[in-house]
Amino acid sequence: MYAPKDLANADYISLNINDTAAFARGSPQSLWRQWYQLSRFQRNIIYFVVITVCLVVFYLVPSDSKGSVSNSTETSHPKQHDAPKWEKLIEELVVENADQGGGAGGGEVIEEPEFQPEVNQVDDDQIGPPQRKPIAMTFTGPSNQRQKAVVDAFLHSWKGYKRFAWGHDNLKPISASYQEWFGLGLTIVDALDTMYIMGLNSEFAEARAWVEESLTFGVSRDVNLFEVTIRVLGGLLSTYHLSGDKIFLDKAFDLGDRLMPAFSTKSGVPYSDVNLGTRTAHSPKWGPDSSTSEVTTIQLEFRDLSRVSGQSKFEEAAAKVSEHVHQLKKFDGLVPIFINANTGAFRELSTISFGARGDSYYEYLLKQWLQTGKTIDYLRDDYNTAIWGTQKHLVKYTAANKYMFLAELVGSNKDVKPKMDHLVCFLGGTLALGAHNGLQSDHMKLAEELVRTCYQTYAVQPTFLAPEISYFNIQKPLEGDANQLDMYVKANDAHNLLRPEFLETLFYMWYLTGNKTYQDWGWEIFQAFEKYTKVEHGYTSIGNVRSTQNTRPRDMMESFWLSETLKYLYLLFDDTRQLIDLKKWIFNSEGHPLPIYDS
Ligand code: DMJ
Repeated sequence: MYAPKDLANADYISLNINDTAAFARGSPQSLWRQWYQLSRFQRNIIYFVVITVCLVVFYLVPSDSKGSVSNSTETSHPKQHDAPKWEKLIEELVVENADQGGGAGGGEVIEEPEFQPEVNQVDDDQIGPPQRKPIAMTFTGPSNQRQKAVVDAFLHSWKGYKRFAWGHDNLKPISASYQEWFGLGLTIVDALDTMYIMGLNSEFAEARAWVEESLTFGVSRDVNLFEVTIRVLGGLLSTYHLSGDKIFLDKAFDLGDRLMPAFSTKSGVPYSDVNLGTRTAHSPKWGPDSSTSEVTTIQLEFRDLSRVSGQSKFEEAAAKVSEHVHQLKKFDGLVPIFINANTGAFRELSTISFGARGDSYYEYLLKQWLQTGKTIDYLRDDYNTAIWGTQKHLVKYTAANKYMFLAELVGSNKDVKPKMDHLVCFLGGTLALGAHNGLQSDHMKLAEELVRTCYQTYAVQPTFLAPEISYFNIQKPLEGDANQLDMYVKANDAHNLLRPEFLETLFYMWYLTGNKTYQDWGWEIFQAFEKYTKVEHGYTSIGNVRSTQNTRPRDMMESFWLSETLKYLYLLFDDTRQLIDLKKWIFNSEGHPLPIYDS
């Protein structure tokens, strides 16, 4: 790793070993004489060796005694991170001595370490050994026909991805090619824990090998902090916890460290874009603001990274964002969808929505509270206030059949826009999870109403697939119009991207209530995916859910199809409702389960 490339030509190691041996055997006078016969450079080398030995002893001994807890495996991670620290010191000394001796340039003889996160060189960041040692979980594969069908769908998707897009971000299953977004093999990393939970051992093994050999983060390329955090960091951490395999933690650690520059803003609210190679960050190209949901949907992952690595800086930086947003003025707990990273202020007149750019702010309030063993009260309080604000301002009903939906508030007057993104359908599951954990029981009632509406957004379409956005009729029907529709879809909103949100909610509803209707609804939707989105080399987004004859396939299989949609379907058809224990695990926004801590 740090060895000189060409030992024979490097001046600074040309010490004659025989001279050194004689030197060691002589009287004190002859020792001094021989010492002064040595060239200055040779004496420098001896100084260097002695200093190095002292430094190694000095640095290693205290570190061992510091980390001496009873379970030796728990200390293994901090030890691994200590190594680069003293190796770096040696490296500096070698370069220094080589320069003094006028020999080969340091740049020629020192090889770059493969993995040397800057964070490892910071002492005061250490919070101690990891708080949780993962024990590999065992999953035995599908246990009924519905689960088997979901696993078959996974394998069909995986086969196409492997053949035409291996190592790239997303499969384009119709053109049999791929799409690159961040160049991080998104589909592989996002799918790791799904494969693990489905018991797909050989597929998991090949994905693991790719992660070990090919997943690197050093390329100079901008990535989106939120997307990479929930998909890649979340996927790696989750797989580490499920499998106990440290390769995933090592990769997560490297990635987390490279994402940290995003937090280098005046307010602490992160920039949206980070360059993993150059470790620089900036606002999005389209404007000065970050999305509120994006900056508040990284905390589960960064906290977990701190807990498993023993390095506090990840959790501190991300928690600071939540604390900052906590003290901003809100509209009965509801937040505008844009926030400025430099000023730390909301863009006041931006829309309020539980859909795009707002959604997971609310999700992570509850989930952070649960992740930390219900110990951080302001998160629970902000969540409760937001749901209260939702009931007060956003909950609306269609005129005809009283379907409840969450509207958006737009403009300075906060006008009601009767529009709901499919993304909002995640909220049913979140509300049910909160109510199940002791929050108000009327949250469960709200969840049930939202589930009923979200189901309709699928059921009213001839494809039985929901559109990206639905609009709702809240005006009283004109006299004589007995057939007024509850919801309608605009042509530009009629696409379906294989999104998971409603299936995610059905999974929570099934796990928390045991009502089989939720399983049956999920099965209907799964069959619609089979019928209208399955193609020869995978599954594709479609452009039009309003026609069975003209679905307009879009040639894109998003990575969340494997990380979330199929995972939640698989768990929805888990008759035991125990494959993943919701008392011990919290799912991040991309469907990656992370452990719940005591505090
Ligand atoms: C996923 O990447 C995550 O669920 C995210 O929170 C929202 N969008 C997609 C799925 O629709």
